[in-house]
Amino acid sequence: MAEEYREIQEDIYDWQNIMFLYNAAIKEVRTKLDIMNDEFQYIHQYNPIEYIKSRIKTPESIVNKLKRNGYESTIQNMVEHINDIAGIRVVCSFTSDIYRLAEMIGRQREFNILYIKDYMKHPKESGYRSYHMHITVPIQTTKGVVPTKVEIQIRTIAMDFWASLEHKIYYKFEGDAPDYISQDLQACATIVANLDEKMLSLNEAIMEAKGRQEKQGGKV
Ligand code: 0O2
Repeated sequence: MAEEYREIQEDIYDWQNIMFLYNAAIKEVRTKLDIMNDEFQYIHQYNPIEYIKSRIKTPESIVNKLKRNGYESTIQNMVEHINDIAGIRVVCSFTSDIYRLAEMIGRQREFNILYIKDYMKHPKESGYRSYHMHITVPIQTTKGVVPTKVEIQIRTIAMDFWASLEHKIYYKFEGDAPDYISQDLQACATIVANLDEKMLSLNEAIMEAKGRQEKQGGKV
């Protein structure tokens, strides 16, 4: 390993430096997503992203996750084993937008895709649905380039509504909610999935009717 790289590696394990890297990574990814959205709007006259949220995981949440996964609370463990310290949530209108956006993100040359978790195709037992992309983005520092991990969660407004409220409710029970609460939350997740499906088919029907109208120059 080159001396210069070793120096960067040593610096990585410095808290402030790490937070600088994760913050920079969030900025980089958000900018790319904004540009993607603008390009999409320009080409297709359609905006797939409703809104974007981002956050840096709190130290408390980092320590809890390390403990949960059987690691000691060290900065090195945090960098190596926690992949969602920098998190970006992309909220879009329809389920079809999710895969469209994932494909666009996958095509970004600067992004290195580490792994994907498709909770759309395989929802979690809780009912959670979302599409997660774990990537690294190169951050240029004065000492060199540091590939920095970011988790991108892509979901619809309905999925985001469910996940935000479920997170709040479950949090109150510290992950140990009574069975009937978990079952009710799963039932709500099914309602949300049906709603997403209905909204998608309504949108497709409207687009089709609009296309026919434009061809005929008449009314829908
Ligand atoms: P917070 O408060 O959002 O930070 P990995 O990240 O792949 O190394 P992990 O964490 O086991 O391993 O992956 P998983 O299960 O995909 O969870 C990652 C994140 O997805 C979670 O982060 C949540 O943000 C979200 N998530 C996963 N499952 C659920 C769920 O059942 N309900 C809700 N509301 N969100 C979920 P954190 O660290 O758990 O929490």
